[in-house]
Amino acid sequence: MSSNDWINIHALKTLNRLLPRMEHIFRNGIQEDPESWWQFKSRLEREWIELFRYLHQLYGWQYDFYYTLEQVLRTLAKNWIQRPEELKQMDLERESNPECFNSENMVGGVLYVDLFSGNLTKLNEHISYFKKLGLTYLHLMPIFAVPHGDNDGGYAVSDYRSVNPDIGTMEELSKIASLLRKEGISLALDFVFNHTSDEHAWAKQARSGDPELEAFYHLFPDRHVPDQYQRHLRDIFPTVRRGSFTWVNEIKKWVWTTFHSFQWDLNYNNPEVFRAMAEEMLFLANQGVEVLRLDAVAFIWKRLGTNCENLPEAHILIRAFNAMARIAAPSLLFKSEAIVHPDEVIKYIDKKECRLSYNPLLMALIWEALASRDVRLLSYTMRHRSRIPKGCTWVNYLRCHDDIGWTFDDADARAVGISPEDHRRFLNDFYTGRFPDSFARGVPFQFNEDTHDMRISGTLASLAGLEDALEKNDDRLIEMAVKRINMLRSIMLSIGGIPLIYLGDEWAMINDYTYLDDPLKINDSRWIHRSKMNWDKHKDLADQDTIEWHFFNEMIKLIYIRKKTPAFQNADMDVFDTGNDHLFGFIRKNNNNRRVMVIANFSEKKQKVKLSHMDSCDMLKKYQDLITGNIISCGSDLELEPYGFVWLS
Ligand code: OTU
Repeated sequence: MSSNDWINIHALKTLNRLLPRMEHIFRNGIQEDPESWWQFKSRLEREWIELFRYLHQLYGWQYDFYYTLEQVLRTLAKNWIQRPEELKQMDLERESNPECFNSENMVGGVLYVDLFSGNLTKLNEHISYFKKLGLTYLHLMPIFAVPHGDNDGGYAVSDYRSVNPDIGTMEELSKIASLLRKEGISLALDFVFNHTSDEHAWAKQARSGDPELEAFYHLFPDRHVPDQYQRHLRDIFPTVRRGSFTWVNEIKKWVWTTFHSFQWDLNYNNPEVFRAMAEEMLFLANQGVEVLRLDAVAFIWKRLGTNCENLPEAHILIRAFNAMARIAAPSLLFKSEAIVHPDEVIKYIDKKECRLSYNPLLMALIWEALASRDVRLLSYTMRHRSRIPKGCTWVNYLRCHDDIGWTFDDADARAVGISPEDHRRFLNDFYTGRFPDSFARGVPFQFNEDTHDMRISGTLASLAGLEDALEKNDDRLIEMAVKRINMLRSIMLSIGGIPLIYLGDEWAMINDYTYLDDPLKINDSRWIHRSKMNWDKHKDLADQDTIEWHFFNEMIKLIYIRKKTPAFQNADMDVFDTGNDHLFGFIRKNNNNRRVMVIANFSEKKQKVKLSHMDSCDMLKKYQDLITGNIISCGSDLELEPYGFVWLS
């Protein structure tokens, strides 16, 4: 008998032994609802063997594995029973239409509640604004209870079940989730599951010396083991602290802290951590959260002698969480946040793992091509790195709450004649404005003196030259910056996947330097692109002479055209050679052979593309530009304005 069969037999034997106890929970417990039990039982029987295999791979060697399975099942039953009826209805709908997120109708937005509307209840007042923007997906930056003082912008979570009182309450969260859902907007939240804050109840109990809870974290009595790990680890926040461990004096122990010293990494070698975090995950799902952004996925599994990033067990863990969701919260979707090498990013994208994923490579390469005015690396890379499994979707963004890291592959750079190290130095000089004639106003983030690695902070408008142009009060420069940003947006909205708008960028928010006056923020330059929403500017959105109005309406127009163009629906994306290194071109073709050809000019000069050159793409002889409505015939060469773009149908 193969080990495969052996596992399957034991999985089923275990389930048959444990199911009666689950029925007991249903029968004597909260509800006499046979339909609910039947749904739970059929999903459990559908997913159980896979879940068993994942947990067996991770924890099967531990003596209490059977106990772990029983506790996991109790977690599933309890949270399914607590799941609101309207969400169970949504579960049935989503299971029959699993690819609803893979549609050109999807447009995402992301915001900080406190910076955007002050708190959760006031967020309700802006649902009409989200509708006007055409949003169908809204990601709220972490709103959970956090330590006072520095909390890494909400990513040091003290309680996944309570909202930061400055922002609101969990009841208000589930209320707004329901209001958004009624408007066709899916709520997304962060699942910060790599670490908790050092003030989380678990960390407090670990501090008090409770051995059960000490086992929730990676604690060491001395530097012997940490030093062995450290040899292979990279510093994520080198300017915060060198190394990945922090001394906790009150317990005389070293604790693993990949990020800030107040963010303690959870120890997933301990099955109790997996079950406890699955409880938190299902609790959030039962508040109406439809998408969980898996924060810092790459770091969740550690193994001596490795860089403790992207390990196979990390993927098994996510798949186990995903299987739990498919049983007890079937509508819940995972979005992977892996800001790592492209070869690794792609491994998190799978229907059984993360159906959605940030596309940090496209984001970095768009900025690279804008600085170099050269699309060769962007084209070469997108040609062979954009395909993902069917049913999965990229989340494409120009900017987010974090920094820009130059995560392109070195071999790809060399393939187009670019030296990776020199090119990263150029990009960092360019985007911090040090490079002569640079239009960019970015600032360094986490400069590492040893490796010279650096990331870039700054808003879309400031990095694309608008801040510089406004300061110089130069109309031509302002026009150029506006063109640059609209061209970047045109790619984000047409290349395929869910475009994610970092709210504020839709009306050209520029850098906010007030973080330099705040002792809690001054050392984290990402706050430069996390500013309070300037609602006065929003009033200008009615005044057609303002830049904000122009920006806002250009974005609305592109989103509208995207949504009403069938050729973008479930369409492939193939990069093609425009014959001009300043012009990025790709074709979207759906399964009814409807096509749109997108061409974007990454330079400030007019550029020609020989449409006869396109014959190889067997495009039509006549085109209509969906943006302007102009008709273009194949015979003539197409000339693009500086930073111009066309969507040719
Ligand atoms: C994520 O960041 C969050 O997006 C950051 O805001 C948090 O500071 C961090 O985790 C800790 O929760 O997980 O894949 O380079 O881009 O730390 C790496 C800084 C992360 C962030 C990086 C990222």
